Amino acid sequence: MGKTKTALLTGVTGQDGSYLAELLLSKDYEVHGVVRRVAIEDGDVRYTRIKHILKDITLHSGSIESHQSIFAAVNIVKPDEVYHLAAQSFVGESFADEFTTMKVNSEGTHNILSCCRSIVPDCRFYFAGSSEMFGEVLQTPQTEKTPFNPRSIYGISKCVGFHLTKHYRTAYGMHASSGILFNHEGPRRGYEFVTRKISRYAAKIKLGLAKTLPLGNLSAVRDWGHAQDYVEAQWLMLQQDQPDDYVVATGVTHTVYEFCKAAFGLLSLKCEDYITVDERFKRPSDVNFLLGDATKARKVLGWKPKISFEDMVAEMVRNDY
Ligand code: G4F
Repeated sequence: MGKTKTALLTGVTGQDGSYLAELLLSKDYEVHGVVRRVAIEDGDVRYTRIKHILKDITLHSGSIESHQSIFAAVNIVKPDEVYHLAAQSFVGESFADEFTTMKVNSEGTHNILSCCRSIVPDCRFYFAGSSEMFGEVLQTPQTEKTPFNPRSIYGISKCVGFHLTKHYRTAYGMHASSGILFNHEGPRRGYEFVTRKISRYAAKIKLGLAKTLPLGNLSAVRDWGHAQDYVEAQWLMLQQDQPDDYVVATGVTHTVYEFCKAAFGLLSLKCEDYITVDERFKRPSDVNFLLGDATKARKVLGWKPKISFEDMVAEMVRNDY
């Protein structure tokens, strides 16, 4: 039997890309990914999240900063659905290197939208927006109607991508949607993000491989969900007759400190015995509070998160231990 649909993913080697590729394969999609040439050369390291599905997907060399390479990939694949997940996604890094963050996240999104419009104008397009766009929040909980007020170049670059996506939808009639995804985690999370840093250090400390856990802002509040649940919302957005924007969140908040308590507690450790506050991990302007209201996604997409905060922390700690 032939494949149902063809999907092209940017960021396929990342946390969300790997979960999404698995989901699409389970739905009998033909799955293609764009990966940077350095990743192809260094597959052992760069493909850790997708090595179990490498034989089932097709990878194309390209970089979202290069219009030419994205044009070539879209032209070969002629996808029915495009999931644009690739980005410089670490907010902390966006303070260290503003220009790369802005270029990759805004110009990269513009490149792929433009290529899709030229080659496959009827394709369905997903943009990975972010709750970082809300920044210093102007309304709680945050919905699709909450004004953006970003606090980092990362947040600003995601606002650019969001507005580009909306522009291609309204000006050119493309089926282009944005997910406004709140923080989403899991055992495939990169080590630099706070949740994975905590689960990894809890395991290291338990095993005698580290003595302390250096952190920045312990009182930051986040609405943390599981990435595996969130990629399902991404897919659902592209199955709708009409393109639109959706908040994807759990509606439950925890502080960074509470995450530490939960993770260390699972290994019978008290986090307060190990945390040290290190100024290097504080941001010049942090997002202190995020809480999403995903009522629209629940009603229109029929989506809801399945994995609880507690189960997610347990999975991450178990994996790192
Ligand atoms: O885990 P984080 O680095 O994630 P952040 O900045 O919220 O961004 C993540 O979620 C966004 C969605 O809202 C995505 F768009 C984005 O791509 C990324 O996935 O930091 C979470 C909080 C921050 O307030 C940070 O200041 O934890 C605080 N924190 C405290 N100590 C720390 C640390 N963050 C990191 N990464 N490392 C620390 O040592």
